[in-house]
Amino acid sequence: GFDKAAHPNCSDILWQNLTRNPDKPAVTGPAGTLTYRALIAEAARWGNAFTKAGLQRGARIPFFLDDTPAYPAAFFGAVRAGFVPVLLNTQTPDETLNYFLKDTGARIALCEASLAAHFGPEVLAGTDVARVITVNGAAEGFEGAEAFLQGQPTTLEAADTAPDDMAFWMYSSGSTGRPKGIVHLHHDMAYSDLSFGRHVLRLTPDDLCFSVPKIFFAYGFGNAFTFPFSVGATTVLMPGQPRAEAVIDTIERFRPTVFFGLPTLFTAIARSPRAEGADFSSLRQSMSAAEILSEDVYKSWVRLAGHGPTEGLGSTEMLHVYLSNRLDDHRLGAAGARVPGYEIRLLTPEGEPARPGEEGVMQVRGHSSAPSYWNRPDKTRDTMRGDWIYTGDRFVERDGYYYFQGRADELIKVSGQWVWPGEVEKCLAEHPDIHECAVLAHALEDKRMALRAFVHLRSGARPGPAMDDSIRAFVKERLQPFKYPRLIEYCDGLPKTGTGKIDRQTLAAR
Ligand code: 3SK
Repeated sequence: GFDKAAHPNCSDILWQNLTRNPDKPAVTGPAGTLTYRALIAEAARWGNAFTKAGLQRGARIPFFLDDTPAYPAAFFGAVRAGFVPVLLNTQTPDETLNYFLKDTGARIALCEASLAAHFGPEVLAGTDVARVITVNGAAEGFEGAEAFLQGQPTTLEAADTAPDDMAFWMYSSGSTGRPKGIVHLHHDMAYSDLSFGRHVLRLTPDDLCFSVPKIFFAYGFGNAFTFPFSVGATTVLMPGQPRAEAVIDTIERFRPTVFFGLPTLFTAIARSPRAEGADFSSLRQSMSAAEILSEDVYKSWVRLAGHGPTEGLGSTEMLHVYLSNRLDDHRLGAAGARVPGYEIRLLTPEGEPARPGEEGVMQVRGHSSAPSYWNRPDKTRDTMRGDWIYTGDRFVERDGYYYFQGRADELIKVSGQWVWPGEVEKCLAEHPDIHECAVLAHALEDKRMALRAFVHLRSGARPGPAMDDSIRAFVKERLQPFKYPRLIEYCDGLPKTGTGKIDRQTLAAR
């Protein structure tokens, strides 16, 4: 049983280390190292400074920050003092940033100094933001963190928040429609640690975690904050672009034991000339999430690191991973098995429980789920169904492992029959000349639907009518013939979302 009442303020995850292991490094990396004692003192200064600035309990504070020690300091200080950090993707376009600032109703925002140019008059127009504090440096016309924190005490009692009080938000990446503010509560972090952290990751205080996905993603947030701080381990924070070479340098220099990536990152590392001969010997486990990992990429990581990435699946609504493989029990192609602490059900379109092997749309239940989207009762109703979260993902279950079949809303009717584009993508990915592909619906002039494939060829392969024929024949030989892509477009790389998934919205707009 989960003792929710024991988690009235999520900053305790960090603060418990003040008595447990104050002199141990809490964070390290290219931007600096802080012991737990130093990080907690810094966090206290942030919490005190927000209070002094006159913010009311529950006030939202947008964080437009990169991964450096200042991030956990400001985050844990804010939540401890009863404020609500809103973790924003630093690649957010300015127009969306303006929407976020309005939606949060924030009066103070934090911004990485090097990104201050984003907070110009157009982004601030129509918002209540009166102060933008730059972190990790100064920017002309902005107030710096040093001045903001000047003279603040290095101790801070937790505000009298309750386990079900709002603690922090993240925004959905918004593959369709306006992004939604996903509200998380004070007890949610503890729950994801007690489920995924304790049952799958099994960190010890000697571990060093390195999450390449940034803190502003729920996946990175758990990897970099929740799990290491819950056990008194250390987190490696790497600011800047997550290029394969920089990631390898960071692994060699800081020697993490647990590594968190995404399939696109594992692919980029495997392809980097820098990977051959690189020292990955510090790693005892690697995690991959968000997308299905191909066998090729799995094997190349085994060759480089001595183990394959452990695949899991989570969501921002659930805060972290609820389906996962294990280091010692990995089913390639499966998103994973149920993580203890979460309940999973698959429902058929008729709302009946799917039988084993039958496809159904997944719903998940567990105490880390977001209760609502901010100010979006319609979207809240669609997704938060009682205490179940509707994922919109179609799965089949075999032997307790769940296999992704596509999105519930992604089916396309071609020649009167349903096609799931993911099945065609999977088939195309096996074509010897195809490096990466995406398949979308295309409305023909007569309103019938056809499949349109976007294809990035391997180097040396030539686009053209002969390749079109080869690709279509390949599909027709392996799948029902009506599933062939009628339109084929060749491109040098497919656009990606912030989480590294193929950006279907951008492709669809082409
Ligand atoms: O995409 C995922 O699999 C994921 C995992 C953990 C937390 C959040 C997300 C979106």
